[in-house]
Amino acid sequence: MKMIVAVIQDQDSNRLSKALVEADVRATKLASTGGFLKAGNTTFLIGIEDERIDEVLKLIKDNCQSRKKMMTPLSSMGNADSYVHYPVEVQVGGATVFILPVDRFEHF
Ligand code: 2BA
Repeated sequence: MKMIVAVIQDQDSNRLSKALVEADVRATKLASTGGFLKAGNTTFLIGIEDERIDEVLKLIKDNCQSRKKMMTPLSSMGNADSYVHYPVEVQVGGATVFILPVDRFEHF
């Protein structure tokens, strides 16, 4: 068994949840925040048998899309009164996925 940890965009969260339920894949959704954009995203924890990993990865891939987001980092031009905002475009991935070994699984 493996634990799939997938960080996805909030906009894709309901679609992915629905696809996982339809495929009879159990998952837990956590509200999370991206360290860079400091915007909300969603983290799925999916405990799954090894032989179903590719199926779950395909569901994630098919239901999560990459998008461009604008962010405005604060830059100082020399002194404290002259902060300027430079909007920059950031490509946020469809999903960032980690696959971890599970030593033991119990369900009571
Ligand atoms: P954020 O940290 O908010 O990052 C959003 C997007 O900003 C990233 O998209 C990437 O395109 C860009 N970005 C992140 N850090 C950057 C940096 N230091 N310099 C320039 N651009 C940067 P993704 O790579 O698709 O990541 C989407 C979200 O997945 C991230 O949101 C974060 O919550 C999570 N994530 C990505 N890589 C991770 C990792 N190695 N460990 C844990 N979480 C990760």
